[in-house]
Amino acid sequence: MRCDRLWRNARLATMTGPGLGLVEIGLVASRGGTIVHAGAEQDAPSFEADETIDCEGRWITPGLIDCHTHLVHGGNRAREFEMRLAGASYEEIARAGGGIVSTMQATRAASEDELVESALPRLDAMIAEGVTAVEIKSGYGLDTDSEIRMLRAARRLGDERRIRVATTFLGAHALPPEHAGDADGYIARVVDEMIPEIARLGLADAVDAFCEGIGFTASQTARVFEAATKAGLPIKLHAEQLSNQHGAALAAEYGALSADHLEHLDEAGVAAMARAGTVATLLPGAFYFMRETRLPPVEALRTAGVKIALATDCNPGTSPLTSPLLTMNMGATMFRLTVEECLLGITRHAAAALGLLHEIGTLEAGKRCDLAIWDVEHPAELVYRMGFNPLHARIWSGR
Ligand code: DI6
Ligand code: FE
Repeated sequence: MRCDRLWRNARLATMTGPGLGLVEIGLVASRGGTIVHAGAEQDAPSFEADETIDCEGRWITPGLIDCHTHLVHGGNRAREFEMRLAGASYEEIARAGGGIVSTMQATRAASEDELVESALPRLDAMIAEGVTAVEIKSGYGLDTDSEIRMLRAARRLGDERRIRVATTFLGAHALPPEHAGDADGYIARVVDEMIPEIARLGLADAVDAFCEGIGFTASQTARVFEAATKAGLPIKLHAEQLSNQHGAALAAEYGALSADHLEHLDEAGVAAMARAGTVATLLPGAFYFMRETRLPPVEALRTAGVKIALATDCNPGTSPLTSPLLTMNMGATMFRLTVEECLLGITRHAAAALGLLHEIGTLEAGKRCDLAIWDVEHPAELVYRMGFNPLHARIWSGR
């Protein structure tokens, strides 16, 4: 069989199950950017490759997937971090005009080029750790033009670097000052103006909202979901981060790809997610940075068979984190996830959280050839270390 490239003498974590799908002496073959074979060398057909790479026993995993980020934004909030260290709460800062609204101002003031420029170093940090697909949300523009500019910048990042970018429209992230006291009026603009226009332009792959005491109510969130559904876009939700608004159950009712955060998720929410096949995306960076104490109900999610994804939530306010490796370590240490859950959470289940499992997330024939090749003795090392990057090579679309 002919192929472009052959990675041989590798150990594989295919993520196809059972567990991590470990293969001791494995190979991956690609043709035209697609995997044509991944598995044990002894079961493989004989290949004639344009290029053969001896992996010298290194481990290959699917390229990592960061399925929840706010990578594109103006400015940063290091000063607010200082204020929080001095005792102010996130809610206090938000109500005093800081928080998401201060990032909104910096984002509105930035051109599309500036948004791309400022996001690239963050994206490069992820790429350096083997990320081959990243979700990027809007939600710091909060008016039609600025939201569109953010989404265009996000799409451009996918041209600037060899990485798959999935974009999510998060217009219902916070109330912009021009709509103060009129959340329903702002949601009307999101629903009547922004979603149809953004869908028409093809700028979003999904729609998200922030269902929270300091965000939007469940009924406002439902209006956003209706509009997204009408526009043919899948939905996701920031749910149960700071309080229980029953957002995850609502999202599940609408067939959401994922509900994210979930520290305050209750049993009914878990059951609704299990029924709908909605992925639980846990964000340990935000939990850590906000010094949360209430853990997401990991055991209940496990028991119910809800798939768990892990992501950085990279954002300037609650999770200025660009390391998927540290995210896995935090998932294990703070959320008590197993090594297997962490690795599946940042590959296979992250792909499912983006609705892209048919294309990426595992090493299988027919999927894109996105690989991370690691200088480790065992995949557990990828979760175990803190602040150390053992990436040997990253392959995107077969190169
Ligand atoms: N939840 C979060 O953790 C981020 N957005 C959200 O809805 C925080 C965004 C920020 O503070 O800038
Ligand atoms: Fe977020």
